[in-house]
Amino acid sequence: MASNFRPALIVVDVQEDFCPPNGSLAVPEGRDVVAPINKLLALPFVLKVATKDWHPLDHVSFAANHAGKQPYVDFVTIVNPENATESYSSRLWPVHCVQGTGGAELLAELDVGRLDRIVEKGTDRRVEMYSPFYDPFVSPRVSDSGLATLLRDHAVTDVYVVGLAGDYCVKSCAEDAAKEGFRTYLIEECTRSVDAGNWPQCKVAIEGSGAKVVSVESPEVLRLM
Ligand code: VGL
Ligand code: ZN
Repeated sequence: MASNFRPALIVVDVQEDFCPPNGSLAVPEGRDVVAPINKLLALPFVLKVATKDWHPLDHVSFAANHAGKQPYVDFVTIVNPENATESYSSRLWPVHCVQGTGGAELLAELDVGRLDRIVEKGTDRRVEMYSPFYDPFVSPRVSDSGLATLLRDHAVTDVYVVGLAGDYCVKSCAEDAAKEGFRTYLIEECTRSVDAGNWPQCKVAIEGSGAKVVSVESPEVLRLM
């Protein structure tokens, strides 16, 4: 492949806790992403990375760690542990993807033998980290997975993003990949959202970041074959 086209695939959080029937934070139809993702994993990407949401049990995003708070409906203010003037409101979740538990495993059906690397995210109990690149704080950043460096070390030019959940981690991944300067494509058939009704709005935001939302039939995907 020409050196001006060095595509990477990022498979975001295709983990048991995000899938029916038993996931604690099951995304509707979440399991359906595996078949089309396995087809992509057979294509000649220069780098195939899976990310895992990988939380400690005392993670700030779990409603159970905040007295009187309910998952999905309540929010909490997360303050930058290194700069009290920086904060944002973040949605609370059921306990999910706890390090070392079955719920944090990648789906057994996923063709993990094709993966070059697994990147863990959300490991710092003090910050939410939807993006597999880094947490949303900027001054200073608290947690960085090293993903941008990994992509640059492989001279990646184009990033294809798939996985769960479309409206949270997949969205953040595509936005940050575009921000990092990679041509970025989010393949729509290969994601599902926590709130499917919000997906049209999410797509507008994703496209606003410079990433493109594309179909498996798009020229951007077909050129990989
Ligand atoms: C995710 C909510 C909480 C995701 C992770 O992978 O989209 N969503 N943690
Ligand atoms: Zn999480």
